[in-house]
Amino acid sequence: MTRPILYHCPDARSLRCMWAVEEAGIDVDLRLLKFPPRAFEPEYRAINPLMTIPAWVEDGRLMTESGAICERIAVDTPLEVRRSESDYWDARNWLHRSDATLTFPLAVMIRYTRVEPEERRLPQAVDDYKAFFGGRARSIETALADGREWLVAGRFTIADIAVGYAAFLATTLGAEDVLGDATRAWLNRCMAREGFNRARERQNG
Ligand SMILES: N[C@@H](CCC(=O)N[C@@H](CS)C(=O)NCC(=O)O)C(=O)O
Repeated sequence: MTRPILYHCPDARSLRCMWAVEEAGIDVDLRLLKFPPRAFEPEYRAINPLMTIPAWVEDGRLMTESGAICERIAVDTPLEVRRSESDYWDARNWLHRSDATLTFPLAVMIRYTRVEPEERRLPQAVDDYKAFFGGRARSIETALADGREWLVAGRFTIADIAVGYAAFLATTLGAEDVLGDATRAWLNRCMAREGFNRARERQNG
């Protein structure tokens, strides 16, 4: 069987997949691209017509959603929250929330701080979406308020990777101050994991 191929840009959403791969011990063929691929990697369109990162190619199938790819990687590992577990639906809800609700406002911040040329940058949009993210990130603080170590299932799972990436990304955008104390402590636990650190080392080539 051929190894799955993972297309990745440093610290982009594909870090979720890199991190999950390292935690799960899966062997992948890693292809590092320059960000954003639509500007620097024209031949990538033949792989992923969306021109987004990540892309995962396995057995001739293309997957482009970081949450779905994480689910694939987690199968039959402790990262997976199985249907038979009581937190199954909570885990799935976190997985979807991680990108659709939590990463979306951060993507607006990235665009107007890093991607657009100077003359198109919008400090007001950055401030507004930082506050917007802060409101949404309170859901993490609420979940952790009972002193739990990880988000669901009493162990580190794919939910911590997916949501942990969003919280990590917030810290790279100067939005750490809108995270609550329990959220910051949980993020530190996430970022102290060998899997997270191996993924970040590997992305640097
Ligand atoms: N919902 C997708 C979003 C993928 C996405 O938008 N990725 C960003 C990088 S973090 C990207 O490729 N942006 C570059 C572009 O759209 O040109 C996921 O979770 O993987």
